[in-house]
Order: sequence, then C-alpha cells, then structure tokens
Amino acid sequence: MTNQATERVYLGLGANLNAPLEQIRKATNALSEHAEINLVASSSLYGSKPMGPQDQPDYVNSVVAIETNLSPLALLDITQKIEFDFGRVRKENRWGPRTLDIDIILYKGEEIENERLTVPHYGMKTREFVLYPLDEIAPNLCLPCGTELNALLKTIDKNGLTILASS
Ligand code: ROI
Repeated sequence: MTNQATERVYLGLGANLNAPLEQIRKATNALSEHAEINLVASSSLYGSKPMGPQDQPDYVNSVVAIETNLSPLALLDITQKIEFDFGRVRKENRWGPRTLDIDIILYKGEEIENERLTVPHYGMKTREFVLYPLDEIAPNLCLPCGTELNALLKTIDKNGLTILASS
C-alpha cells in the first residue's frame, strides 16, 4: 500500500488557448515520457470558468499524480521546460490566458517555501478546478496543514465545472 499523501506529487494542469484539450493531453504525455517521472493517475479533463478576468476563453483543467525522486526545484525546472516547449510565454499579465500552465499542487505532503516555489500551491484551497479533479484521483486526501480535502470540497462551489473528456 502506498501512502498517497506522503509519496505522491500532484500537478495541476491548465490551458485556455490553442486547442487547450490537446495541450493538456500532450503535456500529460510529455510528463509520462520523462525518465524520472512515473505518472500514476490522471483526472478527467474539466471545463472551467476563468478565475480572474472574464474576457478570456474557458479553461481546460486536470490534475495528475506522479511518483518521482526529483527534488521540488528539479521538478519545477522540468514542468517549466514543458510549459515553454508548448509555446507558453511568460507575460506581465499574471491572470491572462495561457497555452499551458503546470503547477506543483502538492509534493509528498511537504510544505515548501522559497523564492521560486510555494507548496501547497497558494491558490489550491479555493480553486474548484483543482479540488474536484484532485478528489477524483486522491479521494480522502489530507493536506499538510491537516485540512481534509473532503472538508474543502464542501465549501467550494463547482462554478460550472464540467467533465469534458476522460484523460
Ligand atoms: N482559471 C481557470 N478556470 N483555470 C486555470 O487554470 C486558471 N489559471 C490561471 C488563472 C488566470 C488564475 N485563471 C484560471 O492562472
């Protein structure tokens, strides 16, 4: 039996430009093909309303679980390289549309705080497009702060979140 909270790493994927469904599928593939990443679960692909400015397309979001011996920052280098390979341009507008976003949501039950990375992801507790896909692949998960995923889900509206496709 593996302990999903302390052995797994959870990544949130999001895209709302350039055929976002395909972006998420290809990014998931790129992760699974990496020699030091073992993809162990991936959620359905969800359609979600944009958080932030509404004058941008709806998003496609998913959450995947991986097992890896990579350090958090080595993993961040890899996820950022995949983002850039997929044509992501880091613009000034933090809340604007994007071709591909890969966020480290949870890393083996650890709390990480440095200038490049904050884990758990600072927005995860309020984002329906993270919590519901996460629940699909890690039901009954407990966050490092002790909060139960089930308790968070009770407080977060689905806000039109829909399943678009299986992974
Ligand atoms: N909104 C949704 N629905 N999904 C995202 O992945 C997402 N990513 C972002 C912002 C701009 C906050 N809004 C989002 O970076």
